Amino acid sequence: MVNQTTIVAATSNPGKLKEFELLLPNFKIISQSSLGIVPKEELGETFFENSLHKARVANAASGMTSLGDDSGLIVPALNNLPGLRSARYAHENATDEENRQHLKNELKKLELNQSKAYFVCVLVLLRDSADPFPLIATGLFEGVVKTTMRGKNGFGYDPMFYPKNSNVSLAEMDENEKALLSHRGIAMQILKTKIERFSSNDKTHSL
Ligand code: ITT
Repeated sequence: MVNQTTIVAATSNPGKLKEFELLLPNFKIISQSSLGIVPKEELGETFFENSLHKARVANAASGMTSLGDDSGLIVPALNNLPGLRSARYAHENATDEENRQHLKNELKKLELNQSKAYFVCVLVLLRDSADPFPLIATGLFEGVVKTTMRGKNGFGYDPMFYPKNSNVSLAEMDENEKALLSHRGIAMQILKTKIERFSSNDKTHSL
């Protein structure tokens, strides 16, 4: 039997963890919480800094290859919010439901029932603490956010996000469909290509 490489998912979001498992079937994904790793505050001013920070914390605590994901929803009509604050849009410890309601209220204040939006996901794979060359991949996913929420699948803003040219929300799609289309799915395809390239070029560090 071929040994699967283990990757520590540097996330405490169960929705992201599930998507990592779907998108990386050839790797054994373990959650940072199963190793008792507690996330640290996100202080970066970019998705990239936060993603690298998450991967670094998980790698330092586990000594294993770690994967950070910093993502968010950008609504240009709301000055690019929720953006980096997507997980904490309503308040510091907000639930997904509170964040969705807050976004709905902000849109209503502008008398909008819908607005152009896009999701961003920056993945950082850190192979070891002295890795000078972490693998980085970014995915963007265009669509529209609507005050009408539909569907029960996924997480976060999925019930309000309707991909470009789609009549159904992300929360109405099945998880495989979302995984293929989404910002995370796009970033993961890029990351997988980099992993393959890197592994074949440098056997000493192969994943
Ligand atoms: P970790 O930091 O532990 O990974 P988090 O949820 O706090 O979990 P982020 O700081 O990256 O992660 O915040 C991302 C937020 O953006 C997330 O909580 C959702 O509200 C939203 N988001 C990101 N990707 C999403 C997706 O695929 N579907 C819906 N909402 C998403």
